[in-house]
Amino acid sequence: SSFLSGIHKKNQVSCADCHGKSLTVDDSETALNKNCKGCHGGFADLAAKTKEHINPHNSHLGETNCTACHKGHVASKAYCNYCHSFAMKIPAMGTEKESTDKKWVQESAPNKKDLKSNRVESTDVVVIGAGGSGYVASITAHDAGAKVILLEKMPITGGNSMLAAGGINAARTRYQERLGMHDDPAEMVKETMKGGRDKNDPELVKVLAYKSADAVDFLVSLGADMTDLVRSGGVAVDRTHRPVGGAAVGPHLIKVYRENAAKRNIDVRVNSEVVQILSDGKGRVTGVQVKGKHSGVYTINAKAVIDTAGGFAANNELVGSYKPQFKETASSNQPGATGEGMFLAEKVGAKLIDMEQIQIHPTMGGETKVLISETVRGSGAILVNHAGKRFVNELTTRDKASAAILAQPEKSAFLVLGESTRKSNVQIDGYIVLGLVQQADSIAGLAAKMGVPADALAATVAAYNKAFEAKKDPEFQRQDIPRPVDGPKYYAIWVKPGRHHTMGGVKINTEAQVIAKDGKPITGFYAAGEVTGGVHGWNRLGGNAITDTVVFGRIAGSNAASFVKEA
Ligand code: MEZ
Repeated sequence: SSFLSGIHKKNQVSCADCHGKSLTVDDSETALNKNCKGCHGGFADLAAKTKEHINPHNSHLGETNCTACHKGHVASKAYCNYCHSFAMKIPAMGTEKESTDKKWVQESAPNKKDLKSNRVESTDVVVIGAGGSGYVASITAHDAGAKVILLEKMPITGGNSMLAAGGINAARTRYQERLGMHDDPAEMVKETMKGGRDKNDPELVKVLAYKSADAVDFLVSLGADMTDLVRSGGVAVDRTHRPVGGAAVGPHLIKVYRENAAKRNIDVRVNSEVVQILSDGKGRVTGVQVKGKHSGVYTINAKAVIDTAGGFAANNELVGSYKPQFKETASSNQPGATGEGMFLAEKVGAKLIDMEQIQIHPTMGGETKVLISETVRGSGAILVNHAGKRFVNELTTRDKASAAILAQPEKSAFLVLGESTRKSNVQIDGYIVLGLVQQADSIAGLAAKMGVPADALAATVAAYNKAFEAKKDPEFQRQDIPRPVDGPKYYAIWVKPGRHHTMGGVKINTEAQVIAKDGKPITGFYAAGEVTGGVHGWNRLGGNAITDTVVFGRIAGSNAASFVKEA
């Protein structure tokens, strides 16, 4: 056949060479992937051999299963192309249409005999969704003595956290103090509430803020680097912590989480979709039913369940049902962010809140699904319209910045920045690699490339640089101007707003317990991260999502483990 299995056969590779003697495959395809790497080398070896512009073995997704892209018995497909449109040739690839089909559906293994199996397993804690919150909850529950199974429906772990570009907001951390900066969790509460238009649950916000510095310490204890600081929109201090050089926080954290889970032998299963949360009918959650890619539907009985299945900004239909005007806008989310975790919880009695609150991020790269991080503005970039003029305070909250862009006749704008800003934020080099950045040696040259009037852009940049010198922005009251738009090279990125975060979801209390429609906690049921509602109100501040995943992931993991001990 023209599939990888056929190519292998032609090259004298036997079925057992890939599948092992038993010819069975677990849902995570563990042995299969080990065998791929045994013959072809690990990602580092493969990346070193790649001469192409885009290197899929050295990407923000990190070291994942080979089988996420390279399929044995069906057409291979570049996982990256669920979000990107790279012209990537991989062996036995499907047609261009198949390979860039943006809708993710769980693939079933060929020759599956039996969709429903009698398999029943037992554990202390099941965690649904291996994004940031899922990993944090699993690691915390494990370290508190619980036996944990972490389930992920996608072929790779990481969830939306994997794509997080910005950082983690935390107030009064040792990194802020080291730089002589004074921050206060009370200010974080105030700004988070104001950003969320006061629709947040104030008790959840207090927990978020007052436990945020601990969250950073926890990440550092796992081996993460959170030493760099930057300003996010709607915040009066540099509170967003990220790795040195301004590297994207998500890929770094997911690498750290994967390593920590592996070190602890936590049972992490990909290709494992939870199709039902089980309950005893008397208000207590008792486990889950899972559809494994190879094993079919099976049951895991658990003393506690933690729902960390994420939001739904990648789900066109669902977004459209709440906000028809956002239905066809681009989404910055990974393709698995489709919201099932909320409705699975609702079926066992959970209350869903704020479902129609969908965040539009101001700066997605032109027609792509690539998010241009808010930290680019925080590092010094300005927003300029097609007339070459600034039109909004770049560090306002996202809802306001997005609305200002959408009020422009072209419904798009440009980020304009200078050399010192580029150097301060390594992510900009990544946007250059992706072909999203226009560059010129002069403002007039840049204006020509952007198609905006050169004199207007020159006047805009001159006024902004004057504001930088004066540390005061009379035009738009931007509260922080860390760098001018300086040469020798100048840069512009065409941006449009796109769907980024769903603020609504499962109602929780400050103990991360899932709350039922009658206002009482559901026994044995916890949730954390984007699957929940209430923390961010009607508009999330940049940098608060990672705080949410770590703070409430830890609370959920710790409380689930304590509950298991008592149960
Ligand atoms: O928290 C976020 O969503 C964030 C900081 C995104 C970004 O623009 O980088």
